[in-house]
Amino acid sequence: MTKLYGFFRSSAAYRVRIALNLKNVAYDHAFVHLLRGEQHKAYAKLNPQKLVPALEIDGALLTQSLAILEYLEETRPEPPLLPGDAPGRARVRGIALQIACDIHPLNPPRVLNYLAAKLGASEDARLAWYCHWIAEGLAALETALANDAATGEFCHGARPTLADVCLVPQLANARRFKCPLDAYPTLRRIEAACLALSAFDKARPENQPDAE
Ligand SMILES: N[C@@H](CCC(=O)N[C@@H](CS)C(=O)NCC(=O)O)C(=O)O
Repeated sequence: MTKLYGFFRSSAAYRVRIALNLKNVAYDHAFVHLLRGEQHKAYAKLNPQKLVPALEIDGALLTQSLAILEYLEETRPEPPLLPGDAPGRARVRGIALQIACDIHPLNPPRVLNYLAAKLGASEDARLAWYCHWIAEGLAALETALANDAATGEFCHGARPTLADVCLVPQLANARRFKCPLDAYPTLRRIEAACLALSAFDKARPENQPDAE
């Protein structure tokens, strides 16, 4: 059986939930409560990086959400989450990496906790940090997507791709921290198109069994 180690609020786990749903892969949940520090306990033996998600699948334990997404794409190619052409694949991966490597790593719990515990940052200062990096990253993405004919109903054309799989969780995260999103109409339009699909809707944090 396929088992996803995740946490309802984790945007990296949210990516994997969406992809599993889009590809119709049934899975069990194993919950790792990040705010109670469960990533530092038994789970650390499975993933020494102490990060979710991890996915048990086909007898392997995989970590890193983008590697997991690529694994699912290789082993379960239908429906495809990457375009058929090399420039299209590079564009989609570029959007996904912009989110997963340049926006998301600045704001997970371990970073915000370090700012508070080691650098004495107040809650307001942490929020300012969070929204600053979100705004910088999303503004660049909005400009890129709004001005590219390859953008369609979704980030790339008329079907969801790995770019959408990364975009929707990042926007959910930004909303949770109350970062203003008015300046990103293209991103919000794509998000609405994604969330109209049951694969995305079922994967939302509030629809998870461990949601609080
Ligand atoms: N690059 C990793 C990032 C994973 C990651 O940062 N996960 C966060 C939740 S979204 C986490 O487990 N954080 C635990 C912590 O910050 O202590 C991936 O894409 O899987």
